[in-house]
Amino acid sequence: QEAGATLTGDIELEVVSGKDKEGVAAALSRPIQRTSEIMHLVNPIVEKVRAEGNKALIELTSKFDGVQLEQPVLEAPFPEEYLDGLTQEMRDALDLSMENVRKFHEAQLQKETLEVETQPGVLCSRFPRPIERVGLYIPGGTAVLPSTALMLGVPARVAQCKEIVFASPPRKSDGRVSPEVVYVAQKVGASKIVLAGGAQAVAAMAYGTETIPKVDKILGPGNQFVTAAKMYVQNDTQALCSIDMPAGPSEVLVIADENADADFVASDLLSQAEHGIDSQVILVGIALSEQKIAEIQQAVHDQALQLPRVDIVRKCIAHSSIILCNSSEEAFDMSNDYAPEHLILQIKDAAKYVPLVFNAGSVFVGAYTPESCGDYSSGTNHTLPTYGYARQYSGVNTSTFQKFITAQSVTPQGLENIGRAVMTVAKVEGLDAHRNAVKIRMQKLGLLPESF
Ligand code: HSO
Ligand code: ZN
Repeated sequence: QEAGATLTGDIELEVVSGKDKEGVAAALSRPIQRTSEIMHLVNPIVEKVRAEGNKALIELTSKFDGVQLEQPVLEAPFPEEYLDGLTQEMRDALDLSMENVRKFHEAQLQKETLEVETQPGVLCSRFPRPIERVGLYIPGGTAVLPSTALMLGVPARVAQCKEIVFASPPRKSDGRVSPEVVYVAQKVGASKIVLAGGAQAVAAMAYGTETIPKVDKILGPGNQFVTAAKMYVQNDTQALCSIDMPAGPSEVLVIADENADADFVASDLLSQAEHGIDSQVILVGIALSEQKIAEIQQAVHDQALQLPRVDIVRKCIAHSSIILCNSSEEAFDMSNDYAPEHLILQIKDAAKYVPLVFNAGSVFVGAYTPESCGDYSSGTNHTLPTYGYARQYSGVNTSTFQKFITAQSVTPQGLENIGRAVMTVAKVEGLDAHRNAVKIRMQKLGLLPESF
């Protein structure tokens, strides 16, 4: 054992050799999600809210959050006193973050109609429209997350959604949501804040209540009850509601080489670890010396002990690892296989390696780019695919709040160009009405004999 390992004691990452295939597989395995197992707990909650509306919300919020509400929804303009305690420094920080997120998401906004003439006389087009009503879930729990409010609210605003509804569980202390969340809600033009959390909040937005509008899409991270409720309403044609993406615990994979600063690496691992005991924290080291490994372990240990959330961190680090490999190819193969929500590159000439990234939610390039910058203020979105879904999902972006409608216009010349093909395929499908719809027109145009 190297010196660092004995010093670090209980807050220490397990070291796994890249050659130990089983060890690597174990280090990169994710906790099993038990969404279907908790469905039986979520179903009655969803059904209750759907049947009883606000009355159910008030009852469930009293039961689960210990808050007795008179009204489960705040309407815009939100009362001034809900901003009590918000400092100028906080307003400025939120303003700067929102402005950067707005800039980056505004640039993503697709406004134009796309047109392609696939054949002379056959014009195909596609045009964007906002999703009209969106429900944005802001978790409560162990931390207040105004950053999530802005990561969802700003792009919804940029995409010009007509109605933006926030939902967040009320605080026990005063039955309100945090002034930071109210501030963001007001800035992005939200019409309502539903004072509820969990499956009940999701149900309220999916089906609507006396005072809460039914939305078309629900977005935002949450615990397993929130996730299960989102899955449920997504599959219920009565709700007619889509969701952003499946959600799992938050995760980071850091790739570091001998050039990396041990303190920087440790700080990035810990900022993920403090999210929750189930967070996934992985360091992939490229040709690290024994000494560098010891320095990183020591830095993780020392920094962790200074954190108010050290108890969460300790539990998370207990199932976190350093995987040692010898080349950047090996490191990026591993990372692409794992498909991390966040990928941090603390390697020499980091930007040169971005072309090797195939699966990741968001990439943090270079020593001075901690994940925290993207979590709050750089401009990228922090609502990202977890649990390996970065293989097929993008993080939340402006088009998450849009849909694309296609159109086509066919002239007589166009019909001459594609009509025969339509008729031939319709015939093999045995769909004569389809065939006729073309045939009748072509005959009237004199493009086909009456006897055809
Ligand atoms: N890293 C989290 C987002 C977040 N961090 C919110 C701080 N606040 C998941 O991407
Ligand atoms: Zn974070």
